[in-house]
Amino acid sequence: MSAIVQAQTEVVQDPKHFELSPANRRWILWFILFGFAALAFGVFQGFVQGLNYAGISLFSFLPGMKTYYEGLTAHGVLNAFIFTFAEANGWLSLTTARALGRNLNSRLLALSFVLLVLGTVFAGIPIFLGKASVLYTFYPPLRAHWAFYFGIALAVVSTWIISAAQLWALAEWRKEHKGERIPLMAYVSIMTYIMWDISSLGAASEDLFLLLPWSLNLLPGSDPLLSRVLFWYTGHQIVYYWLLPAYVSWYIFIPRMVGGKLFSDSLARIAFIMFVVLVPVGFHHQYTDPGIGNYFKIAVLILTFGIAFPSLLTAFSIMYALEIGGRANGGKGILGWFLKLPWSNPAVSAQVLAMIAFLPGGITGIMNASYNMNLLVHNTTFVPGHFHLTLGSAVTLSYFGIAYWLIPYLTGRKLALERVAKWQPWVYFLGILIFARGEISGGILGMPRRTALAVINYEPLPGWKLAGALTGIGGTIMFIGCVLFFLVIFFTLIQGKKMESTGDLPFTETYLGAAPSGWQLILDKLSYWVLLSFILIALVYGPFLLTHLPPKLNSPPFQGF
Ligand code: HAS
Repeated sequence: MSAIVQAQTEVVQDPKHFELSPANRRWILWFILFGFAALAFGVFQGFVQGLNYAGISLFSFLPGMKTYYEGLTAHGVLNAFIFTFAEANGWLSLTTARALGRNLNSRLLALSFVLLVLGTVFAGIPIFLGKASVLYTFYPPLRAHWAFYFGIALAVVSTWIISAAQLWALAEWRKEHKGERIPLMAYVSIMTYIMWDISSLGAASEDLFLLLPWSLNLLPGSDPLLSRVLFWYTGHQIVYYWLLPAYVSWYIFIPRMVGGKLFSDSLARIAFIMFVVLVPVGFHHQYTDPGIGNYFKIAVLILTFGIAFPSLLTAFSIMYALEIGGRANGGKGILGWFLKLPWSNPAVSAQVLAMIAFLPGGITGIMNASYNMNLLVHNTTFVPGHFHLTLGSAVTLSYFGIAYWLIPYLTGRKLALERVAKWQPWVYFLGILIFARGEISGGILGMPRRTALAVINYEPLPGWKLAGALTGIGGTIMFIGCVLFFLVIFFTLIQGKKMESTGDLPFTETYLGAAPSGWQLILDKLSYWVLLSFILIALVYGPFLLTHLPPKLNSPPFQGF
């Protein structure tokens, strides 16, 4: 171990002497706050959705919301797209800037922010007017108002601009640091966006070349199969665009916050490379779709188990970092270290609870990916059970935890309502456990997802009642957990005590740092991994596209307005 300890390094190239410019600070803060505002609107819709499963229909009482599907579309778009895009844009701009020791181009940050706000307005207005009740998957032949597709496109472009700002900063940094390893914190932040750049091409081209012109009557019809393929090409990888900003926090910040260290720089890089290379797995959302050969579904099944692997690497790395911290705090025995983590710090407790929720979240993902199990649970509440443990917990709870130190860092104000902040992650966590138990058990009994169960005109199966009640109770507790979070942030912004200095970001050290020579250097050759990713994409999607194209634009629209 002593040789390992000697090799410890910071995860940024120059650990000192960096000042975030006022413009960078302002735009990053706006991103973070805008994302939480979107979340606040979205979770309110989610609360009502949860009650629907308990047999309580409140849709007609909501201002501006007339139907179940309007509410579900608003919930999905605001929480899965706008909240996550805004947080990732702000958070990973900060980590990139700090790691490279240079501010990102603030004009690009401003442009990205404006496009995201405009995108939200363009997509949001038709949703709230009932002209885009197409859910967040916007499958044709369901047709929305053109403004919805335009708004989604703007939101995606805003993420590409952040990626451009990151790559620009990296290029400038490389000019001054020839032959040096990319600092780990920059590496993981930039790789997240590279993965997303490659992955977003599917849904972006669907949106821009098929759906937007179709909604403007410039195309004779839609091609549902091609659209679904393009959507899910992006639709699986978007989950890693949601998840990896949380991983950046788990790898780079949590070890330090619990008093530990990250074990290996290279292992972290390898995990992120796997997310970039294994992009083409979207067919696993289409196991039940006709028109896609079984050969490709099986190939993608194998790749999907492959892409679960970097999360297993992450589980190992982070659990080890937690153990180092817990033992340094006096924890003994096999699990005693776990109790010695700094649980009273909500920035830590929220994120460790997020990790614990991600254990069943990941396991249910692997169950989804298993072909025959998928035939049982597809289109049931098992799937939202899975994604509320992942997106709704691993990601959202992690952002809560990050906000508990990041908002004080960005505003220079101490966290307000500290006691509320200490309880908030536990309330949310309790809620998700009950909610997910309801959705998952109901799903196994065939309880359908995306269904206004409170008003169905057939008799539910016996097991659905308990499952639905648990979903409603858990969803209500989650909603209370969110309200507590928003209260803490609101009072921090208006009443938090001014701090003299905000200090530096709390990033970790690694035992096995970035090697200056040897095979690890290849990990920094970003273009190699991008090329490998495109080769794999061509192998998996090429045959489908070659046999299917040109698009079959013969499906008439179904337009509910
Ligand atoms: Fe998924 C459907 C497969 C991960 C989100 N997924 C969805 C949908 C969403 C979603 C939103 O194969 C629904 C889309 C829709 O509307 O139709 N998913 C997977 C697999 C993984 C996975 C294999 N999903 C995620 C993540 C998401 C997410 C992450 C959001 C952020 N998913 C599927 C499939 C479907 C699907 C099918 C289609 C279903 C259908 O039929 O429609 C894997 O990446 C999961 C790997 C994760 C792990 C867990 C590692 C654990 C860690 C925590 C460590 C804990 C520590 C603390 C350190 C293997 C890293 C512990 C300390 C202690 C002391 C215990």
